[in-house]
Amino acid sequence: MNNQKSQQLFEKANTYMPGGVNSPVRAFKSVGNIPPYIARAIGSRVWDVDGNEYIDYMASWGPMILGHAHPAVIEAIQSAAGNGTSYGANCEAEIQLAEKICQLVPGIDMVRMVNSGTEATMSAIRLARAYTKRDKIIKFAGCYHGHGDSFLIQAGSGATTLGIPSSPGVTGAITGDTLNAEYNNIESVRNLVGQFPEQIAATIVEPVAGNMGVVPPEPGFLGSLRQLADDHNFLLIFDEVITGFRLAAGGAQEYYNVTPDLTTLGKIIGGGLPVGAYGGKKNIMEMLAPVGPVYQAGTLSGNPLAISAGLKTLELLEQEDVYPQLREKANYLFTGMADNFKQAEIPVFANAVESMGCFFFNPGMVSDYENATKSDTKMFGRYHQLMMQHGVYLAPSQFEATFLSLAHTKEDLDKTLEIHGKVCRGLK
Ligand code: HOZ
Repeated sequence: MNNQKSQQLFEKANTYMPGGVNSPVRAFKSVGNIPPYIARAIGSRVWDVDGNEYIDYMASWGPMILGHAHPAVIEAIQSAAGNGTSYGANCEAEIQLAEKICQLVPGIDMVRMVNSGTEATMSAIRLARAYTKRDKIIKFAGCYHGHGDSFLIQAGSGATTLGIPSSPGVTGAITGDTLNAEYNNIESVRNLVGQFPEQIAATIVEPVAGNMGVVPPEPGFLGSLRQLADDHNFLLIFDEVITGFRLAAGGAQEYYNVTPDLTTLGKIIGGGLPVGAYGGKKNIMEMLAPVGPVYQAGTLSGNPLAISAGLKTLELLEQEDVYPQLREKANYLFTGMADNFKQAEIPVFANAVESMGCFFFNPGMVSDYENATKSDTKMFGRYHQLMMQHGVYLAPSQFEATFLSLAHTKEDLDKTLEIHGKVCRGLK
């Protein structure tokens, strides 16, 4: 595989940007490879600057559920751009997007648009603290809620991938207010609630963990969290940055029928442009300035380009057969991949929910961070290199998800399975 141009670009990038990247996982460090520089992306495919073509299952880490450069989304962006790219003022499209989000997501009566998932989660806990007049939050080991200080404690995603789940630079005062529980272990939450009575402002959880690989909630786990929050007067926050509009139009809260007090969104709601949002019950959201005293603002929030891309994406996702189609594609791909592993006698543990899934190089069951991190990351690295060499683009970490999009065709899936079978045989 020729990657000469990517190599040259990466060398140059390292001169001007730390690690050559604007987000750590893009350096491909954990998979021991040179990151490809992407030249273009259309539908299910991306091409790098050396002309290599890949079937893409990273989907920009989740947003590209319609596939890349969907004509209707591009048209929406182009027509918005013709009217100016930023006003720092209100526009009608932001009301349409807000209305759609409120209609579709069960736990959202009102929403505030921001520019990233990180901004959404940071703002949501500020709001939860103000509302409950309490300081502590409970998060789950291996869950990732962006890079806000309060969340970089046993954090998943790039933090785990690079072996820095708790980052230097976060003060003791902040870590003291973040309590870590075990995902899928309600007793660990109960213990913390018992240890810190009337001090917990909120529990924040990814309803399907998607940043320690994919780890679904065990039956009853989310419902028990809801119950605990009600019993002890703290808020339940679902971080649906990945699962929002991915599992269903109403996100994981619709899928599992558990309604949180606050929800954070990102990725898909921006249709591939930088957007985040947080929303929830009206009485909580009306604590935000300018109605209430909780301050949060943004020059580019509600940016007309990003809003237009998001709105068009959600409109397309509202069509009836979208989620069944995604499910069918995902079942076909993940079942085929599991068969390949089995035939090659490579022990893996498979987790998937709808169109997001992951294979852990781990013979044991993975239902939490401890087990996820027992996976053989060296083997994952070799597997990843081979998949890339043969033209299949997976997220460069054992601790991320594989995403299907509506653009993946049966031919794409069959080609992927053929390559995957070959790679599995080569891995032994
Ligand atoms: N938000 C992504 C985690 N699933 C990672 C994107 C990044 O760290 O660049």
